[in-house]
Amino acid sequence: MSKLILHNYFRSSTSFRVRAALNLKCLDYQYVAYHLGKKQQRADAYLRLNPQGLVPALEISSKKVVTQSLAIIEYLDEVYPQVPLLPKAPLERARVRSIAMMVACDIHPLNNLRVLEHLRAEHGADDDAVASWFRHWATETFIAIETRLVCESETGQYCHGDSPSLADICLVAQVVNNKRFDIGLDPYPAIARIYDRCMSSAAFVAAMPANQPDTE
Ligand SMILES: N[C@@H](CCC(=O)N[C@@H](CS)C(=O)NCC(=O)O)C(=O)O
Repeated sequence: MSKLILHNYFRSSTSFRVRAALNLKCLDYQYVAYHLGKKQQRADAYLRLNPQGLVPALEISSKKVVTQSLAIIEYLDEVYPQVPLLPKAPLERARVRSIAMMVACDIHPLNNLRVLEHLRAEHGADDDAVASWFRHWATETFIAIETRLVCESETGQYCHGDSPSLADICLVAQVVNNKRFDIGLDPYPAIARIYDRCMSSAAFVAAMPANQPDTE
């Protein structure tokens, strides 16, 4: 099998998700960086891989590319079932996906780079307005995630039970992203506990933005 190639960017939280999944499964991969600030994700060569012009994309052979971080992680989980990132039982899988999607569908799409740039370019938002927008959407959903983690009996050392899952991957990536807008974890003790637990794992640490070949 040819080597996996991850097209990504050190600061991208969706790229972080895939790096964490690859690391948890101990999969070797080639790191190809695209500087989002320099719009390298909009270059023709990359648009041929992913017409959406977003990272990450995982190249699994010279012809096949998987895009969208959740689809990539579910693909990896099916092909490389060691260290499963989703439980087996349908109801448990649904809970893990549900927490993951609270981040992936209800926070990240409102706060990603192109949305923040659009707010600045088309709606006159300054730095304070952009930060306020980011904090609003991140905080609203973090409050709900914290409530779920505290109230639901399935929560364990991680979001679901005692092993890391897709939910932890998405949550930790968002915690790291939030720090760029000074959103700390003091109001979220359950999220803080799970974040610390994940950070005791070399797989998560190796996925951190600070530890990538293109880190600035
Ligand atoms: N739903 C996509 C979102 C991908 C995405 O928005 N990636 C961001 C980086 S975190 C990006 O490439 N932004 C470039 C841009 O906005 O131009 C996924 O989960 O992969």
